[in-house]
Amino acid sequence: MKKIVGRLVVAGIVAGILAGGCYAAGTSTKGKKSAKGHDKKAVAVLQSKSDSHVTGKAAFHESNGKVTLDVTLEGAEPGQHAVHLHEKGDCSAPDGASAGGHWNPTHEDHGKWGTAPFHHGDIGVVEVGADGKGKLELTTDLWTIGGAPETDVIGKAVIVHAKTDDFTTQPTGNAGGRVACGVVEASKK
Ligand SMILES: [Cu+2]
Repeated sequence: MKKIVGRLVVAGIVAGILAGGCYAAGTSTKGKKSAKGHDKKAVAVLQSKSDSHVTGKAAFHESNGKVTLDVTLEGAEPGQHAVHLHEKGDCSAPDGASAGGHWNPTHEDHGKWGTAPFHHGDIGVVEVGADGKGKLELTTDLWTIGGAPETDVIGKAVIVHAKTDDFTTQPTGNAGGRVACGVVEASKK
């Protein structure tokens, strides 16, 4: 009787290991898939405004609770250009005025990104070279793609300005006209 019980226990352990092995393999595959599924993307295609030749792209990627923005410009005047998120996703006006003021969900003063106070749309300044091209990258946990309204970049407008940002003039940074505009839209996977 004891021997039989012993065999049953051994058989049970072997079966458990086999089943456990299969289960573990199944979960780890599933885990990888769902981690990828949580990454979100959005993009704003920048169109010329105010008779400029500026075009470009602003690509947003959310991963692990942070959003990374990559802005690339071409056809711009060499020098510094302020880039902001403005509150209305409307680039219809020839001068970009339809995009409204800076996106400022926390009702703070305009300033320099990362040094309070600043608007959550106060992205920064792109340095454009002699070839008319420029780049900027920013990673933040203040934004989401499709999250809570006060953090969501979807439906905002990316505006590129003719001039740099002085980070002090209220509420605009005295950045001059709007030379490019693009509405932030969710990207399909
Ligand atoms: Cu602006």
